[in-house]
Amino acid sequence: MTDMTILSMEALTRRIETVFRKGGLSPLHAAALSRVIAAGERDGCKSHGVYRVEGCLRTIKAGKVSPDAEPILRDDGSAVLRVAAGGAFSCAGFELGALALAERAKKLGLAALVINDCTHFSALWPEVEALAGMGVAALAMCPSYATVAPSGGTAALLGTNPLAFGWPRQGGHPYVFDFATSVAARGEIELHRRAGKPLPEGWALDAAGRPTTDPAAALAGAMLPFGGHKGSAISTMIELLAGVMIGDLTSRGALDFLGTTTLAPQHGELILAFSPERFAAGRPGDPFARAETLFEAIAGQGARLPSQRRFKAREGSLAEGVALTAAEIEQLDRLEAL
Ligand code: NDP
Ligand code: PYC
Repeated sequence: MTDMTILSMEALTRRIETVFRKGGLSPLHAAALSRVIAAGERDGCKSHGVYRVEGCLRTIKAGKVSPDAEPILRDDGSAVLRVAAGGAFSCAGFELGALALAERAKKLGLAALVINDCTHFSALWPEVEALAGMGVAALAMCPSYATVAPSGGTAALLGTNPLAFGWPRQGGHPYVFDFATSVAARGEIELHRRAGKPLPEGWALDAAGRPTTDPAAALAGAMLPFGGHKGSAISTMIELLAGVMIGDLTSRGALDFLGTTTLAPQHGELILAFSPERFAAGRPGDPFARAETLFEAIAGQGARLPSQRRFKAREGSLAEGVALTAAEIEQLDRLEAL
């Protein structure tokens, strides 16, 4: 930790927000993005932390994201709420629709929030965690851009297509998982490249469709889905539900629109929310108490719950501040001075 600089969450968020304001984002979007990126650093999720700032700025500069479109919430009173993001980043759109989604799920048992035409670079756990904090279980998913070969295939077609789930727990952190349906998130491949480290076997193919452990060759070729044909099918489901079904771009379409993987992709997102009380009504047992029994049984075997590492990292960051490397501080200094 010798060459690390410690910043408070407030200071880190403010610095990122300043960079985005200077980069041309409206106050609404600069604030929403800086909250999500600072939260990634706070929780030790480096692949969607400060490292993402430059990619967002490049996307703004390339004119591939609206810096100031105000998201619009369309609510016809049904179970399907829609946010029209107008080509802006997704984060403010989610913040606009989240409470309405949770309330609709509590009323109907089940509700969905569709975000259309959003530029998406962020992790999904902040969203399902926020919804779990509002008392609903939530499932979030989105395509990405075509960088993953289907299991048994040779070339990029699917996205890294993240899937996240949150379950509310009284008096504690929710149960949350959030992962790419590729073996690893694309950000992890890029971090390996920057660190000059080879990839583990089984992560990627080169441009000729051959297995590779070279991160640069992997970035030029295709990543692989996790769990072979199973991850490939889940990723395809995400293309269908959060692309085709919501009338938005698939990962293939997002890459064609963008023409590069060096900018953040534009597509849609689907977030489902469930009221456990409504689903369990009239059935024996309290769903939250039954969930605790399951979590205790998992922990009782010595296994850890997903997000446990993240919540521990958060505790440390909130107590002692967020630790940034010299390179990360240099990056923020440079971007602030532009
Ligand atoms: P990881 O493999 O790092 O982690 C996946 C999940 O598994 C986390 O919830 C993690 O919890 C949990 N986990 C890890 N190890 C264990 C373990 N031993 N026991 C129990 N749980 C465990 O995620 P990925 O690299 O696949 O994805 C990283 C991020 O990238 C995600 O947040 C995702 O949303 C984002 N992403 C975004 C995309 C986009 O288009 N916007 C595309 C692809 C990915 P913990 O954090 O506590 O370790
Ligand atoms: O990490 O794979 C990724 C990713 C793609 C878009 C945003 N994150």
